[in-house]
Amino acid sequence: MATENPILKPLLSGNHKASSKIVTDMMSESVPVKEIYERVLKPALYEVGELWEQNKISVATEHLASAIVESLMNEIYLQLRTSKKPEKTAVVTCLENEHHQIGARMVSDIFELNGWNVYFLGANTPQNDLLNYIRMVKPQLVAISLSIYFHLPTLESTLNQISSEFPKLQVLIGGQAFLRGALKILSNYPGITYLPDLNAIENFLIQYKHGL
Ligand code: B12
Repeated sequence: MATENPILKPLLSGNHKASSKIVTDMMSESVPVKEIYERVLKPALYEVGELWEQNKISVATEHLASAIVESLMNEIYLQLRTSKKPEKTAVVTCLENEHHQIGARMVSDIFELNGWNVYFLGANTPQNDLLNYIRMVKPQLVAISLSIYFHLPTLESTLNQISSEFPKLQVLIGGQAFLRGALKILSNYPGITYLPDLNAIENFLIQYKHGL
């Protein structure tokens, strides 16, 4: 029998305190943040999505669960601070009309944990504003998150603009849209890398650091 994710019940019942205790207990047992995200928070949200799709929970319950997860991530973030001066800069963003920002936020935290200075722009960032931001902070890398497959034209338009204005900029893409067929566009953008999850990102960052 599959073991139930312990945080699912408190998230669905809106029990912030119990959800927070599960995370703080894991932090005090030195469970890495990446594991808390990948093994607990992400699967719980995927399950919330399935329950919602099957009409077993309301939109209100789904909103509550995702709001609690974001607040747990804020609690975790306070523990991420390091005194080391970051050497590289990344911009992490969702595109215009893309309202799913939790995956991108996890990506942003993994960059910070690996010593990067990160500008997390969050959900629904207009294309021109993203471009202006890149011009302003001159990052080494831009990470773009896409959950909804129908936002693919926006991704393509953004990638076209980035590749023509910043041909040397490292671009990472990821998110659930790529589980739903969006990967086919990659053949048009040989310099752009798709990564599926936080483990892959951490491996990528280790290789990047060693110039591989
Ligand atoms: C919470 C939620 C919402 C919230 C988001 C709140 C927020 N603050 O982010 C709100 C209410 C806004 C929302 C809205 C909608 N949602 Co919604 N939502 C979800 C839910 C339940 C959880 C999303 C989440 O945070 N997952 C957890 C994160 C951690 O997972 P992740 O995004 O996959 O990220 C991981 C990887 O993909 C990767 N990754 C992510 N980004 C990046 C970026 C890079 C560069 C890299 C390398 C890797 C990477 O790393 C992360 C860690 O492993 C999902 C269910 C699900 N399966 O996820 C549905 C889900 C994504 N939503 C869905 C839908 C349909 C919608 C709506 C269209 C519903 C509607 N009719 O209005 C709208 C669309 C809004 C919009 N325009 O974007 C569908 C999408 C299905 C599809 N075919 O595309 C899902 C899958 C639910 C379902 N089962 O049907 N939603």
